[in-house]
Amino acid sequence: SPNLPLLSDTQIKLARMLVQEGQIHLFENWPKPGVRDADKLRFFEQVAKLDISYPGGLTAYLQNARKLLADSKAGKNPFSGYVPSVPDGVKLVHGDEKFMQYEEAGVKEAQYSAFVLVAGGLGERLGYSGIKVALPSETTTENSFLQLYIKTILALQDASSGGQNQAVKPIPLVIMTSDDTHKKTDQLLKENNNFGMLPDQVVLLKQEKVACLSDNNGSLALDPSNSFLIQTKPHGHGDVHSVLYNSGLLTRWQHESRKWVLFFQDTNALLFKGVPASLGVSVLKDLDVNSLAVNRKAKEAIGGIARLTHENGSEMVINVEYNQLDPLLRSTGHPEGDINIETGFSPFPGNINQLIFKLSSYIKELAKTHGAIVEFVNPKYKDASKTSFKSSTRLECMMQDYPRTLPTSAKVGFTVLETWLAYAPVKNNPEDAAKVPRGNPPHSATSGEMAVYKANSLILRKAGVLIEGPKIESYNDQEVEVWPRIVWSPKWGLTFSDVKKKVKGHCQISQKSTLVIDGEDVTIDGLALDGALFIRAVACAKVNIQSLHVSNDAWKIIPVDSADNSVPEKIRIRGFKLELHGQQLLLFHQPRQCNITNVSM
Ligand code: UGB
Repeated sequence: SPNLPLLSDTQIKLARMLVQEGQIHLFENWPKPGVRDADKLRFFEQVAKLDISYPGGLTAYLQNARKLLADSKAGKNPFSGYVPSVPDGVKLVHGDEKFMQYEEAGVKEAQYSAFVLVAGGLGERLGYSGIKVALPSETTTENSFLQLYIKTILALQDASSGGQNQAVKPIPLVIMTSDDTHKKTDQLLKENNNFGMLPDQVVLLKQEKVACLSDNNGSLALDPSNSFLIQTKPHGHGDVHSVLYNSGLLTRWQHESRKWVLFFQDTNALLFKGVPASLGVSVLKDLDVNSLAVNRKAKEAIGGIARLTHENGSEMVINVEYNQLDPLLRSTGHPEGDINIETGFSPFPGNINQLIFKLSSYIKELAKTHGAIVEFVNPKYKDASKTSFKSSTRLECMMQDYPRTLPTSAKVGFTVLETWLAYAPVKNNPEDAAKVPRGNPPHSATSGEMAVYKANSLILRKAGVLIEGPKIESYNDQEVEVWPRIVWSPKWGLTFSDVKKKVKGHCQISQKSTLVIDGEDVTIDGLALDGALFIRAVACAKVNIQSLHVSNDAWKIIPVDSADNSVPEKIRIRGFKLELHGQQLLLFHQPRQCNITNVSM
């Protein structure tokens, strides 16, 4: 084009590639040379970045896009040729003997693991303006999701290597960010000294966005706010595999004798409660891939894990997204689609996108694929002719699709955990959450926080504590069970056997109560709690509480209006705030033995 500025050889190659790929429209409105040359060069910088960050480059991206757009227009089911059936997995019941055996095996093995948090999503559905990992996981302690995750990994690290006094190899944490979340995640970590992790123990790896497409021919879309740039959008959490492959970390981990990589998502405060046992399942069953799952209501907006059998006899156990499972069932002899069975749940377990991969087979597979994952496209068409889009689209990929390219010899399994124990994501804004049909979980900040209290209450109940049942309340138009506000630090109660060892005697807690235990070696042998009690002990303090009676006016839950802008956003999205009316603080600042016996407060 006569309107191109002076270009380097690489830029000329990129320009040729774009023209050959039918993208000449990108240059159509370029002014003559000498005008806006800096913008034109920036355009080529962007094209070079898009080219390098996609396996196979932009040409491969456009070829894949054209094929997927044609399939989408033709209404082709990505699983056509496959028949779904209910797969076998390991079902765990919290607290029973099997659960505790798996937990023990998982804790031992945790020192050979690495954790990967995918946190590149902006959370448009939640409508929160900050990064989601900075949100409080609950408002009794206000510990953020990221803080909770890191503290739990550190607790696992200590427990796995036999206690904090032993030299341990730090368990690495990778956080995949995006342009939308990178700076704020980095800042959150810096402001909080990595929440206790060593400087090089936590690594941020940024995923790049991909080019948007404006039509079925795969024409690249220009950015509506800058006609010298291609519009880009996130490619999905599936990028985590290529990002890890390109980072070189996987081979480093292998040299460090690591065996497992655990992937997890940004806003599920319960997620680590099932991790030790599920890692134990991976170890004892020697699984290449283990997906964590929960019981799922039919049509609930989480993917279903299914066994898919192809006409040619091949099989795979894979997540089928909720919008694909129902049509797939209907087209394969199940006219009612995805329905609840006598258990009250869909027979297809719900994928919670916590994945445990065996590192050795993961490395082998990525050597072949370089981390590329089967993609999909989801254009919003203007009308039934499917010839034009309402807005630009792009290819997307999901991290749980990794097993789709694995050889049939791979051991792919899953572990079903009880929902109350393992799954309470914070994804939906108050308006959308209020519309979720009664009986289905609203997956909001309101339900996410209440689920923490419920899980901790039920775990203590199983350990023998008498816990008064919940009250049903409504906040932000969502009905929730309100259990006593019980929270403990990961070091106190990492596993069920930890909790059982630390709570003895006759203990009872009323519904209005708050109990926070923040300290590793705190034993409670007899407690009557009707109010708020905070126990905080420094590391190495050994606190033994016997026959303690605490009664006060506690913290009260006060409804707030989600539309009231005078209330901080992180509170508004819950629809309630906690208000202090009475509390008892037991603070142990010295690293020594302290006994509290027969006291009423
Ligand atoms: N994420 C990224 O890191 N990068 C991206 O480009 C996009 C997201 P969503 P989704 O467990 O409830 C998934 O949007 O995709 C991160 C499963 O596909 O919250 O709707 C993002 O920051 C689905 O099968 O979830 O659904 C977040 O941490 C079901 O299991 C994570 O990816 C569902 O999660 C998930 O992103 C669920």
